Amino acid sequence: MTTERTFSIIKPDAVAAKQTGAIIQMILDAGLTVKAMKMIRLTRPQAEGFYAVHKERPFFKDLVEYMISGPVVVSCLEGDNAIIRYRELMGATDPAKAAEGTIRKKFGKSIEANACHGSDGPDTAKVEMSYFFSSLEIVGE
Ligand code: RTP
Ligand code: MG
Repeated sequence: MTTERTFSIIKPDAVAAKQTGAIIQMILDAGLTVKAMKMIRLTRPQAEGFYAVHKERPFFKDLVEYMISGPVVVSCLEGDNAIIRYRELMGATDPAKAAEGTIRKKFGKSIEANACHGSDGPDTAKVEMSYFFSSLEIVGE
């Protein structure tokens, strides 16, 4: 087993719907540890930069509008195989296709407003954590 870290966003729809606490509880109940957490409102350049990988996709403009529509809660999570375990806990991108017991099944409103983000691999996890947190803000660094 490998202890690793991943980056999470509780997205604007979930924060607005007062689901932040329930989602954090699901993360903790899954055995992941929170190493850093803060609420922020993304600027347009921050959201465009964060999702730059999708900039040619048809949904990019909408995605950026959605991500800046309200505050989000960003965090660094740690645990054995945290990246894949958090992706499993989130469920499929489209909440309608997400498995029972996942965050997106429970709280996702649409394929866009799908409650949470999680890094998809070790390289993106590193980049995404450093996009929002300095090492001084991460517990135990
Ligand atoms: P994320 O990056 O947010 O963790 O989500 P993901 O890997 O499951 O999905 P990805 O393909 O990376 O898409 C990023 C986010 O863009 C929005 N999206 N909208 N309208 C659409 O067809 C569409 N497809 C994706 C979602 O908010 C998705 O999480
Ligand atoms: Mg993704």
